[in-house]
Amino acid sequence: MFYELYLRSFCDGNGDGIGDFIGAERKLDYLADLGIEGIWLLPILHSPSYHGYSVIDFFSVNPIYGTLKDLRNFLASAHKLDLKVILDLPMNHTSPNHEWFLKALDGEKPYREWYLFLKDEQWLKARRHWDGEQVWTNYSGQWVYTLFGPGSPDLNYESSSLWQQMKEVLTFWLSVGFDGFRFDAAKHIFDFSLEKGICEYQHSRNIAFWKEMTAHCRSISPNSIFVSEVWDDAQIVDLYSTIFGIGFNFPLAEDLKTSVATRDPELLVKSLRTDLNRYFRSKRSYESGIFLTNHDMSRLVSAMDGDKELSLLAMSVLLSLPGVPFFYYGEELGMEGVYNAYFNEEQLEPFLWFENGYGPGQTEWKALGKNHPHSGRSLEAQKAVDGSYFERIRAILEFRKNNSWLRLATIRGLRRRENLVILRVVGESRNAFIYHNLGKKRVALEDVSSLQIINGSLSRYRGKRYLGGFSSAIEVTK
Ligand code: ACG
Repeated sequence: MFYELYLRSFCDGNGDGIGDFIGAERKLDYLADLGIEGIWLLPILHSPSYHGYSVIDFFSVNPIYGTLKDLRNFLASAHKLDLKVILDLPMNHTSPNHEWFLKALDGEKPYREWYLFLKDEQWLKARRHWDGEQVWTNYSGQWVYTLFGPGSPDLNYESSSLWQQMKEVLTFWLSVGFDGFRFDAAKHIFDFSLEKGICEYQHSRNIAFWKEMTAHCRSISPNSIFVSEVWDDAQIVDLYSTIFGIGFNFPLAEDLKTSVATRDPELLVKSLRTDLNRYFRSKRSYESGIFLTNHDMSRLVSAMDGDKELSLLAMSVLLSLPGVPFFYYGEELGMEGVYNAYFNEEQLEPFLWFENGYGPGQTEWKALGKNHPHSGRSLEAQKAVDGSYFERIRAILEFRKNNSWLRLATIRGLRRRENLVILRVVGESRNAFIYHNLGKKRVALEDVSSLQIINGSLSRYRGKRYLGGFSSAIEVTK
């Protein structure tokens, strides 16, 4: 299970209110205790932006997070705890302050060809694939392709020298000690048609690019871990994920949240059946990166309209499925935050270690709007309350930790009885039936033997076993 860590909001090691490597190193035990086996580190390269996805220098860390030595210490300590760490690497674009871009604007070679400058006025009519946004930005009279906006001019991989440059970037970060990469915006390397002057994904060219980049990494460290960020329909996710080995399962994340939020067992069965045929069968060409939320989405409790029972149920369903789970920082506290494409900071708020919002390591780089002090949401407060949301999430994470066989298991059976969804999961070492009750009322479980609660309640009445409302349980049969 990977923990998606936004360093700026996690733990402050030098008292400047901003999370950093030293602070995160101090919290590695906390993560290991949660049952985390890997960390997905959101971008930490030198960048002017709070999110870090617009890089100024691909060979240096953002000084607000500390030094390269601090990072090496963080990685070394993580490895001592057997924690893998993958780096989020935005290779599709840079910051407009990047030296490469400034030289490109001056027409200097090879940098000029490393960005896509307007060659035909007609191209200005092009609009972004998914929301029709403008994609060209005028920088002091020169139009440049910027899919993600003026703060991130796109790199132009038509240039083969740029491929070479990026291989050196990958080599550098592997040499620093990372175990692999989360490759950002993987379907956008070639996403503008020079012939038609429109935004058009060129999946086969992207695949060829990533084949070469991942082969390069594997030539340096054969066990590198790669995760592709391809936010698209299942067929397209498939296309890329085979190259990387792990592909984020965006369709499942959306369907799972919708079916639990609407308490619709039929939708859950339908989406799991789709995934069953795709990801959860024996011969799979890659592993499904299963998750519920990430930094581009509203947090779980917000997606469930504040309903903590439904949030816990959604997490129980997720962590009982085959695949590689990814868990977004702060979800263990039930932090809230609604995603907004133009003001997307709510879901990036500081992790609330202390109830009054202050204390050693507490980050303060931005106000705690949604997750304010004295809201009872802090780790400090929840640790003091039996049955708190944190304690219950920790129990579900513990369940997954003790059932790591699920990662490579297959779903061999899927059925529904009213609000009850029943999965039959078969693994190398174990088989099990897993029960999820999407209804408020308890349901009777027929002919069950040894049952273990995952979340919620189990009861017995007149010799019958009952699974409580919004509860989940497992019956290991082998
Ligand atoms: C990555 C990072 C994100 C980052 C960037 C840029 C890229 O996670 O934090 O932004 O470095 C698109 C891209 C993704 C991108 C997201 C934010 N994420 O493909 O790579 O935007 C549709 C489109 C998707 C699109 C998505 C966005 O198909 O391509 O993602 O909408 O909402 C169903 C459909 C699926 C559809 C969804 C949603 O699932 O199957 O196709 O996806 O519904 O409608 C960072 C910052 C930003 C900043 C930027 C410069 O986070 O704030 O602006 O950098």
